[in-house]
Amino acid sequence: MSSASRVLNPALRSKIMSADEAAALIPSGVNVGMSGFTGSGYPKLVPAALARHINERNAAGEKFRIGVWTGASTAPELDGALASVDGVEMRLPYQSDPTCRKRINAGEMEYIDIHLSHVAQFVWFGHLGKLDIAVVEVAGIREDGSLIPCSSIGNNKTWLDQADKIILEVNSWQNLQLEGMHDIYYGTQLPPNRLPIPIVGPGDRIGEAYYRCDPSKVIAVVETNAPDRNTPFTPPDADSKRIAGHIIEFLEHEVKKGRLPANLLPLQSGVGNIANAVMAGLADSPFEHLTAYTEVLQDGMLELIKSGKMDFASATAFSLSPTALADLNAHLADFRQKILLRPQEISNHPEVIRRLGIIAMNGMIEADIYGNVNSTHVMGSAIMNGIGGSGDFARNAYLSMFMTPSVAKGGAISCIVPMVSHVDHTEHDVQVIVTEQGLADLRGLSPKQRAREVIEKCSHPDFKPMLQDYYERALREASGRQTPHILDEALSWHSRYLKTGSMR
Ligand code: 0RQ
Repeated sequence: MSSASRVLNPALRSKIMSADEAAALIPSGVNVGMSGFTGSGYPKLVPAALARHINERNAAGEKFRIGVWTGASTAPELDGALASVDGVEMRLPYQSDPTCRKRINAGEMEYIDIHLSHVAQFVWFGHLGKLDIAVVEVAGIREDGSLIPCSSIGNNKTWLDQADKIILEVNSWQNLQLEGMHDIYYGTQLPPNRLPIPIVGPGDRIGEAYYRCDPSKVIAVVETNAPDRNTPFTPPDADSKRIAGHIIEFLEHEVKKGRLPANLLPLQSGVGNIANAVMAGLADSPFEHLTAYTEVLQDGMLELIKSGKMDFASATAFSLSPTALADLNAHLADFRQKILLRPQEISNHPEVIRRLGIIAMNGMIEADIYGNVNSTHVMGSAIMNGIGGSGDFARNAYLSMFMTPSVAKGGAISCIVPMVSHVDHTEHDVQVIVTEQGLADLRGLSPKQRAREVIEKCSHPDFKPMLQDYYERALREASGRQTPHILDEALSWHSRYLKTGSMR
């Protein structure tokens, strides 16, 4: 099928132009809402053309910069291209691009790290200012002007509704069989007129298969045929496998205790190697008829669906390796019965997460002995990626777990510390901490009981005596005995690392 045939609406067909022509319609100083979530469904050509345009204008002495809002992380063609020409004034929400990260940490780009479920409603509330232009990738434009979504939904519905002007990238690389896999909910009202979100199971359909789009707002249509990022998947390492093993054992224990049903509750699984290892572990587990209500659908989850272990998964985006993508494409007709993609305000909606009773499993940078978790900042000041959806799930889940190897940087850093250098998830939202050393179940424990459990179960043997020593001295010397700390020492592990290259 030629790419031109995917623009079936005559009025929009008349707006087809080159990426350079479309990019030239984006002026300096505007806020642009781009599609894209964990490396899928992002515009491929317009951001790169815009980056070239910005580079020329800046070379001519202008200070051309825009605000870039997305669903979550994108790819080098978007975040990388715009960051490398210093074209981004403000970026939000989650990102994971190395160039972007460098600019943010050098103080050259402003970055707001927002819960993924908050982004769309903050735009509707007007909290983030005006959204000027939407640049959204779609799989096709239908005769009636409605849009066929592609491999991610993210905030696209809100961008299309809220932006003054719209640029569409119609990507013929995207599999048209994705049509029907999407559920775009148009029922969200503003307070005080909000109604319940009518989802009682991961597979519930509450919306429409297509985006509505006001054709009079569309200023350009650009045709592409370029692939999503689809980075190859590295098989789980030994630590990830051990972490996965602890989690599976814990879930089996919870089923035995009658605190979880035999097929568990809907799973949410974060990004990265450990999350994938947990999914691989579930494949070999006794659990059947699993479900997922999550943001990102990675290789491991696709495998669970394919093998018949998982009955249904609701997400907002795919993030697949080339091999898994080939698998998805080869069996899309089957997968379409078992997978649904929703807007991220719904995939991450606190009300739905609380109602369904999600088992949330997310990665972290570090945890402290009392169970506070840092998911985002290295040594308290430098951003890694962002909070993403981890806070939406952690706060509202039935079970909220955070996982990490017990040490980082070849053992120079302990990921269990006296006090976290930045807090994303407080002790009140964190129920289970897992490292390759073991699993600390913090439910029903007081801070002092939590500290003993975290140190005993999760810390690396090289750091355990240091943590025990800190805790025992804090217990004697602190001004209070509820959450004992030695304030002058609590962050000394981090400052020692910054000064000497090691926390030891
Ligand atoms: O750095 O690449 O320079 O070596 O952090 O660490 O071990 O590769 O872990 O890829 O699973 O990422 C928290 C970042 C973990 C991720 C985080 C260094 C380490 C390495 C990455 P290098 P790993 P992962 C749904 C859920 C927040 C968002 C979220 C994340 C790098 O899970 O972004 O959960 N989570 N979203 O060396 C200093 C420490 C460290 C450390 C690790 N204690 N101190 N550096 N590192 N621990 C998905 C979405 O919302 C989209």
